[in-house]
Amino acid sequence: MTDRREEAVDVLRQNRHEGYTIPSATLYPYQWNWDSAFVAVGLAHADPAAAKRELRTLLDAMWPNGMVPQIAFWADAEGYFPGPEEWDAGTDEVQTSGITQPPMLVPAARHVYETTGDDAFRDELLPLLDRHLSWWVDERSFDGDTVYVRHPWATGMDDSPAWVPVLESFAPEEITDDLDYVREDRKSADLSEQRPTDWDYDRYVALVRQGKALDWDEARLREECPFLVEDALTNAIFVRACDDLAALYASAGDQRKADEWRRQAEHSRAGMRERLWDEELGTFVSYDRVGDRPLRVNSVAGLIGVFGEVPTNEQFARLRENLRENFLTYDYACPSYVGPEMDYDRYWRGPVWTNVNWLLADGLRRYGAVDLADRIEGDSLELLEREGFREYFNPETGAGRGSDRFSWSAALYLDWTT
Ligand code: 9WN
Repeated sequence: MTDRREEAVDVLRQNRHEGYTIPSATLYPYQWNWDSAFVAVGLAHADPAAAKRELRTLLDAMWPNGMVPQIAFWADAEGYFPGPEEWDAGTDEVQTSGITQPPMLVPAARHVYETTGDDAFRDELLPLLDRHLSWWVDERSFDGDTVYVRHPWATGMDDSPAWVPVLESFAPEEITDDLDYVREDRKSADLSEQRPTDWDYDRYVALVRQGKALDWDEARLREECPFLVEDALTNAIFVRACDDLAALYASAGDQRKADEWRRQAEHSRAGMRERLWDEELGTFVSYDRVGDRPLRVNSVAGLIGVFGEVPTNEQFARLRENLRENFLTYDYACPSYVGPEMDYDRYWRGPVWTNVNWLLADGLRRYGAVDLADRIEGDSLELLEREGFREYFNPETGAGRGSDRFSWSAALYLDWTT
């Protein structure tokens, strides 16, 4: 094993708690939803038993209605805001946040199943994954095709410039009378230039306090929450998740269920092509259901449509042009956003993220764009080898940013180098 691979295994071992892996010991001391999915992808090779356990623990945090929370607070920890009391949500089993994250756990479950060939694991997970994806369709879709989220944190790309017009459309005081809070994320190191601004945080916190005041009641939030967004990234992963669930059912011999989820994938794909495609930008964009408008920015979120095989061939030709002309002109692929608000060092406003690169490279291979996928993977490996398992990277200098010894960076390095 190379030194970097050994180090990756060590990062994951150190970040592992009882049955799950925290994203980072300095910034994120609990279990996070899509982080655990990426961790399971990497662990599938290095420690298959831990990979299966990671996903089981995440599914143990599922709400009775089928929502899988963004955060599960399995054990007390210091240093994260907002913690369990702030959210005041969860189940008899565990306190959680009141929002979800992209359903990456389904593609991860398929990956773990196909790596291990463990039929019992597949059969155990199938009904749980089905319940979760059904929740998206039943509770989080206005039209039965595309799905929506109700907090920027639920998209995984918290301070994407795409959310600015929605966050500008309300004053935090309109939805909560308590805006007192202290950020924890800038205490451990000086990350003020690399984390979301206070303006963003005021709105994140106000949305949490509104949700808590409404007891996380979906029906009431659908009426009152000012942030109801059909996110391009969540929808791409959702479409892929439907396909992957169908494949898992097919391998278990349940053709009826396999057909049902394939039809859902097709239906959601068609909805994305029709409503979220932006020909001028050459990408998918998110849609603000409250303001009834597309959120037209050139974020990598839209390019990840390829992960769900969403673009038609014509749309793909345009998307590839956009990728080449606007994203691959930086020294390191692939910046998370390009446009007037681009900031090379700040979080989801420009830096390169390894999970994004993993999703994009996987999707590009599905379209036969091997050269582009190789470029993105090659840059990712160069960054991880040179800078270590950082959370994100400056697309021009390649300098590591955010936390160090970050779990999904280590996990995806293991997957790429297997
Ligand atoms: C809020 C854990 C998470 C990732 C997100 C990333 C960041 C949290 C935060 O860290 O968000 O969920 O407090 O900044 O944006 O994608 O899942 O790694």
